[in-house]
Amino acid sequence: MTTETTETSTVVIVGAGVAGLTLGNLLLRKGIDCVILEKRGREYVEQRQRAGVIDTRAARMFREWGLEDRVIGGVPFDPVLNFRIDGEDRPLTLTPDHHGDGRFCPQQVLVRNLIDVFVADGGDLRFDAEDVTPHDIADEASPHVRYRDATGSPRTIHCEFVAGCDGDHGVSRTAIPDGILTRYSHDYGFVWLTALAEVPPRHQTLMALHPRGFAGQFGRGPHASRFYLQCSPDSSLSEWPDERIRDELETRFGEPVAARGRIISRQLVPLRGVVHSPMRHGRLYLLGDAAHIVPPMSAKGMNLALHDAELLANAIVHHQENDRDTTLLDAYSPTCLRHVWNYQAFATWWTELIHSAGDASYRGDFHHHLARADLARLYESGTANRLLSEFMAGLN
Ligand code: RFL
Repeated sequence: MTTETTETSTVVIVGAGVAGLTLGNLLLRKGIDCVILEKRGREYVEQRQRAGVIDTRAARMFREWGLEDRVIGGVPFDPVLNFRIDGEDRPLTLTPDHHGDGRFCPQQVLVRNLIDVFVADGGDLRFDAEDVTPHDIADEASPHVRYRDATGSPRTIHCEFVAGCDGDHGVSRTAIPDGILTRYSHDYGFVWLTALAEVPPRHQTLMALHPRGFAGQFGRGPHASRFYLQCSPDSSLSEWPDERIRDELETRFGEPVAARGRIISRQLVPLRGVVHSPMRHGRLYLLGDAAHIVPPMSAKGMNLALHDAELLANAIVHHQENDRDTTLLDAYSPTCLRHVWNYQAFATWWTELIHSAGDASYRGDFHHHLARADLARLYESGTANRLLSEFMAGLN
């Protein structure tokens, strides 16, 4: 018979993505014990390709916690958005002084570095954790998390706090009883076909606004690019063989994009905004994609996850160091949500502007002309440009 192992830790973190690993590293630096439980293997987590921009706010956060040199890779953010509008190059220079600290750093590089630092500093990170389930998370209860380890043995960890950092499809949010959370969502009405290809990027960002729809090329390190094509919501991957993707990219960019390199992976991503509120129930706190999704056009999903991680780390540290004062823990959800809604507003404006400015059929001719006016203002008005720059930098 397999006997169950029982342990204790101040915090159990479910999920080793950017939110969970950042929270773990911040807590470790303050001497607060935590265990990170990740359902996937280390190799899978370290290879998973996603976001690419660490904004100025997030980069400064890593610096303030003494982690900048050890976790941030990539290259400085280039404050020029390279647009191709109707086949013409129209670079848009963002207000440069906001972007000094931002980085173009593939998400998997950040994740790999966060894992290395956490493990090197003595952190407890357990991969291949199956059937992770939080229990007794209500305020008055004493929470614990059950799972089966890599050998299949059952384990229970008693804790003070559970941090749900397990993404949109994780188990943490579903541990919250029905009727507590409200889900707010917005479907943008199209999908992005995304293709990761062995194509060196010409610029960090290249975005085409074209009557057939948006196309984007974003650098993922020196040798790879992630391409995006706006498609109708009923598209299926089988309609998009590699050759069609390359042809469509060249049509929308109006030039050869050197997209003829090998396509490594393809995916259809529905563009949507989602917020679950509140971001806390009892001793369980939700972070990152477990609590909110923003469309990738905004490049904010990873940065919002980092923001949540810092707020919760500060709140737990404050609680442990100040006679169990819950002031910051109580403020966690409202403070995060204020920031999240601010960035949902930015993401909605920016996503609709970029897609309406190209494809007039997306929201109709009226919105197409509004979007063109908005876009022109970004080139002509310092005030409008500064506001966009502040959002891009995460400084709002
Ligand atoms: P993650 O990164 O999904 O990590 C969640 C972790 O939890 C694990 N997990 C579990 N562990 C234990 N038990 C369970 N039951 C579990 N279920 C899941 C998972 O294996 C995983 O390791 O969530 P986190 O940390 O909240 O971070 C969020 C970001 O990853 C996400 O917002 C961004 O990737 C979104 N995103 C982008 N964000 C940006 O800021 N800029 C971008 O340019 C950008 N591009 C993108 C993106 C997301 C994309 N996908 C996933 C659709 C491009 C793409 C294609």
